[in-house]
Amino acid sequence: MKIDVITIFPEYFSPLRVSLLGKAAERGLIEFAVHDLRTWTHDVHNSVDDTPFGGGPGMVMSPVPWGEALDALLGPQTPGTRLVVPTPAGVPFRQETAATYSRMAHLVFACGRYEGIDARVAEDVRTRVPVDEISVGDYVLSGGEPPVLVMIDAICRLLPGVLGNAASAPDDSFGGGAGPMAGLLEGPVFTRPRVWREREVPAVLLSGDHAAIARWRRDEALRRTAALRPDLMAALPAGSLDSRDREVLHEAGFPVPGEDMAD
Ligand code: JEH
Repeated sequence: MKIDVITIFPEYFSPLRVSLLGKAAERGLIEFAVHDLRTWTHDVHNSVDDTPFGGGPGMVMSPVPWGEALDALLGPQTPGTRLVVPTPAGVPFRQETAATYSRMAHLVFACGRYEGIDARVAEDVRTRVPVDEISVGDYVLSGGEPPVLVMIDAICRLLPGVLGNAASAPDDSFGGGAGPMAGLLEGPVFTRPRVWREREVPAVLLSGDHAAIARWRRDEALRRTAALRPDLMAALPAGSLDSRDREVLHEAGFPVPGEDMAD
């Protein structure tokens, strides 16, 4: 997969050389190219912003350098290519979005700053290449760089060969469709020593009883999800809770989907 990033802060992307993603790039699984938007300016001040038409606070990024940058990096009409523009007004970025992007051949990320990028840029590119305006969450950031680092991480760990353990991606929280823990938050994890500061690892995890361990993990996942993420509980597909699931939720004092509050 090829990933281009356009930004006025190329140094922001040095984390791409580190850790999992850095190794994947070294091994040729991913090709990153970070481009300074000011490469496509022509005035002495390398300006990328201007005052907003209609008034209001702040500055808006000029369509002129953005148009040239995107023409240079996107080409005429390349299948398997998509432009991704982070914006606080975008559609939410989810695990399924990451999975979709991980199947693309070429992603271009456009990092805005100030009050964002002149709206005609996305409109213009959309006549040639799919454009997604995406938000990584309901809070306000100063620019598109942190969202792009977040999205690249979520996407690239799904690429074949990027994770050490090829089987770990599908089992994550939000691991998606399949698997017994689909739609639930992951419960707690433990490693050695078995006793640490007088705190013991739950005995079931040392039992060697794989069915009991799987059941305990699901119990913990259900309690945690019910406590922290009622939105995820509500979104569980009808019929995805067995009778033990319902018992766990009931005993922990949480509402059980499709049951009244009595007892
Ligand atoms: C922020 C790209 C480019 C700041 C404020 C405003 C909010 C009220 N999840 C995310 N949060 N922020 C971004 C993002 C993503 N993805 C993000 C960006 C850019 C992404 C520039 N900025 C800074 C910025 C305007 N305010 C937005 N409104 C109602 C919630 C008030 C107006 C725009 C751009």
